[in-house]
Amino acid sequence: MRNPLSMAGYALLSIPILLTACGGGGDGAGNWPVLFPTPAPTQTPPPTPVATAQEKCSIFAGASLAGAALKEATLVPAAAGAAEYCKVTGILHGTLNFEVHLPTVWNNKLLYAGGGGWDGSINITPVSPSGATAGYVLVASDGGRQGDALDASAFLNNPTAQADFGYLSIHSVNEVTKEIVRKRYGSDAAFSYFEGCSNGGREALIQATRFPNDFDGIVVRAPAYSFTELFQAFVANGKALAAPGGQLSDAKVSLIGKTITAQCDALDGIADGIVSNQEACTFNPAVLRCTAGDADTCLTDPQIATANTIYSELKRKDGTTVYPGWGPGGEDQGWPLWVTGSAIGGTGLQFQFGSGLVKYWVTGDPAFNVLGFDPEFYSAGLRLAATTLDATPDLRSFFGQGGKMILAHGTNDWAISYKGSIKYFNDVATTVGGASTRDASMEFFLQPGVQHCAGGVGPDTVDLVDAVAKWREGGTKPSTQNIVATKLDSTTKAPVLARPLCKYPTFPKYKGSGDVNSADSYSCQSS
Ligand SMILES: [Ca+2]
Repeated sequence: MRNPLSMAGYALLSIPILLTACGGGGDGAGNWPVLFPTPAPTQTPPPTPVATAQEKCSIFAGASLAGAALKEATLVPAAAGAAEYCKVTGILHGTLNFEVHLPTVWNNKLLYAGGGGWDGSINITPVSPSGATAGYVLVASDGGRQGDALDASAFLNNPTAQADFGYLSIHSVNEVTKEIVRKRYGSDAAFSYFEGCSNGGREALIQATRFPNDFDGIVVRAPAYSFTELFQAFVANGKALAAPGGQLSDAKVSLIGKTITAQCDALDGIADGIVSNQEACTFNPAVLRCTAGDADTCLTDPQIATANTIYSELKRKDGTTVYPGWGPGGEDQGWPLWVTGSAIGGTGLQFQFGSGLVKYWVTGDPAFNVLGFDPEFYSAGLRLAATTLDATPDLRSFFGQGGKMILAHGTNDWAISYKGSIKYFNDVATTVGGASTRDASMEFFLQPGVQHCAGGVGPDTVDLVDAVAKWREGGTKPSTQNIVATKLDSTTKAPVLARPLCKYPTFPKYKGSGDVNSADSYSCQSS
């Protein structure tokens, strides 16, 4: 069968031939036959050989390209909810692994999915639903090491691993991916996007600040943009928990969570279990002080001290702020994993991550007693680590090339505090020349009741890749796109509740009537 595209090309080619035959290009009056071309010649042109999707995929298997050794290249057939794509895997300098998905039907765009933790594995599934369904070339990488996301031992005295994880791996893999895209499709991506959460959010901001031309639009979710400051807070929280009497049982953590919900839930106009007016919610742990001996219904003084450490700013001895602390809400869901560690055998993920930084990156001593870590004594080492790990708020170059950024953060995140994202958003304004300059290229959304990246009582599913693409390509700011966040049933995946996504500092406020689970019953308000 003849290729329809080559037929169309032949028909177009026939027009200049006719123009020439009729004296085309003259004074106009005598050229009417152009509008009524004689039938195309009946001779069949030779068919143009066209490679199949399978053939276009197979060329990558075992190939060397742009300094990378490509390994697997497999055409993955369409399955439920996913179109056909070519899966390419590869490795750079022996330790940096990556994966690229090349859809057979391409939307001419690329989406790089950020990693998590200390990386160690590839997770190519985008957070935003459209990332997996809209025809993007998908890319992901492992940060330059393989293994458990909690294990930082690979970074000990290893400048290559430190640089790859810190700032270089995404850019390096993105350069290889550009070559893969050119080879597969014969052109560059029209637009390239990045989306990441947690360490992936840090990677997003590293890209925007160090390699501002790599991506046209960036979605930054719950970013760990300053590992060194955040992890000092992790260690401080761990020290408080380890102090005599400082640990909290699940019953006491649940007590804290329920007390805060009872106090703050209705501040947004509806007692729906979601604290949406987060900024109006303040909590003093001392209101739960035991008055007649220790019990599950109250907190002892050492437990109040632990809670105060977590909710307060962490300061240096000179009074400057290291970390803004965490806001109240969602403790019963977040603390057993991230803080107290009761869900994972007794040491929370906060302290485990903090220990990795202290042992393998700052002190260089795998046997170091992290509970005895004094950040003031190691301030030089922390500053040095920050030069590799932390992102600055300088987005001038990214904004200057037309880049658009969406920042989003769950208010019940017990890994990374949403208050850190507020600080970053404010610092960007200071750095780029004011809030109006920032707001022309960046918008920030709090996600009420959402835990770390996902989960929690709030609506945690929201398509920010679609939103940033519409902004970058069509000029429509996300805050005018009427974006709705939904919570999906864990089994059926059907939406069970929806709220408008509200631009900071507004929050979804109940209108006073209407279905409490419908986004239409809420409007974005600041008080
Ligand atoms: Ca509420």
